[in-house]
Amino acid sequence: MRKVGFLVLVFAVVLMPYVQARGPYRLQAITQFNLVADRGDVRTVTCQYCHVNANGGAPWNAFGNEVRANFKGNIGDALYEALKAMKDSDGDGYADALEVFAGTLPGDANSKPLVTAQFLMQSLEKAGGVDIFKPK
Ligand SMILES: [Ca+2]
Repeated sequence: MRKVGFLVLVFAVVLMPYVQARGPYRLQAITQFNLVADRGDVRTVTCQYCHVNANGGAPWNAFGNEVRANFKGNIGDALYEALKAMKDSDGDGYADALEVFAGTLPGDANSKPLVTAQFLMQSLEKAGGVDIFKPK
């Protein structure tokens, strides 16, 4: 029983800060991508925006891997650089920046905009282009 208690303590001390440290990343994405903010205890954007698992950590989805590839110490810059690359991480026919603009998931091919990529691109350009997703 003492061993279990010790393991729980190790988890709480060593792993929880790791899990919670990524909470700010989720909040940064919400702010920077103009996503819907949490409502009380309801998370409108889950860790699965970038991660495979609901609680975050490894592995990441296709968009999360793109963000990671652009990470040089600052999550805001990494999110922006990932969108600026204009890649279609999940291969659903829509560049990540267009999916963020449309409010769909750039790392999930089952989530994609209902309008054409061309229409979204024109709308994004009118709104100020990918620079509207610069770190705030
Ligand atoms: Ca998608």
